[in-house]
Amino acid sequence: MFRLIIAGRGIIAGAALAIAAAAAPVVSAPAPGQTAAPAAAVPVEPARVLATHPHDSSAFTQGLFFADGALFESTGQHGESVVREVDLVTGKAKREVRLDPRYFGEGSTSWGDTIVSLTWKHGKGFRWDRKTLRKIGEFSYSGEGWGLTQDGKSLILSDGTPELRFLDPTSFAEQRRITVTYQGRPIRRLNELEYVRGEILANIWHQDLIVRIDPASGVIIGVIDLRDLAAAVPVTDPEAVLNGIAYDDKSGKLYVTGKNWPSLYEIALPGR
Ligand SMILES: [Ca+2]
Repeated sequence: MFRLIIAGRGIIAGAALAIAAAAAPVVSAPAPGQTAAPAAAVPVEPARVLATHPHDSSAFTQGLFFADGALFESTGQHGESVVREVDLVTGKAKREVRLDPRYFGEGSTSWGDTIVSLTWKHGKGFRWDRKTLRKIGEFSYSGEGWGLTQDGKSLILSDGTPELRFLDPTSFAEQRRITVTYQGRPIRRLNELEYVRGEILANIWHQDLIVRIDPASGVIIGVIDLRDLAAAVPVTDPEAVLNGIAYDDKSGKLYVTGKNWPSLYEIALPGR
């Protein structure tokens, strides 16, 4: 069994919702003779690793994405936060820019020829030229900044609550928001995000799970179970958790990593 943390409850133990183990996934397809799947059915599948690449184990990963086939990463910690282009083969930075030490870097994504990145508690985001990594703008938002992705129309921001905000990519004005729910109950601590083929993937902070979210309704429509993968990662820091999802639409490949993980993994697309 594993547990998804439910919003609005004080402690993990009291807030846990057990759902089916990955070894026995709940299948959403109706059984023979049934006309509809049970309302509670959410498919769960274990992450299947297809390839392993090096990752900078000093990187406190907060954002991970591809743009035009190139891998980018943003990292956190005061004085150590950077936005960088990463060589997938070596794991080394090709180019990087360091944030002012007052800022704790968070999620990032591409928009056109720019990179948009967040900070944790400063309510300030940055826009960077993707080629030069020169800062070309700043913007403000309310609340915290955790993860960021985009769906071609909007930036999508997580902030530790069950809400995902859709922002205008130019003005950063909020367009709409969704509440992410599992079987009708809000799920918080959604962290790094990735928009993949019509779904929002989100890893949950301090859980070795990625949830698949319907962008229209916020309903969790599937779970990728990374517990076995995460358990095999040679890290000892309790904060070195799964945090990083990137989809390369040029290659059709999906990658995950974590804070200070020494590897970045290509995993199978969900449902494949
Ligand atoms: Ca991402």
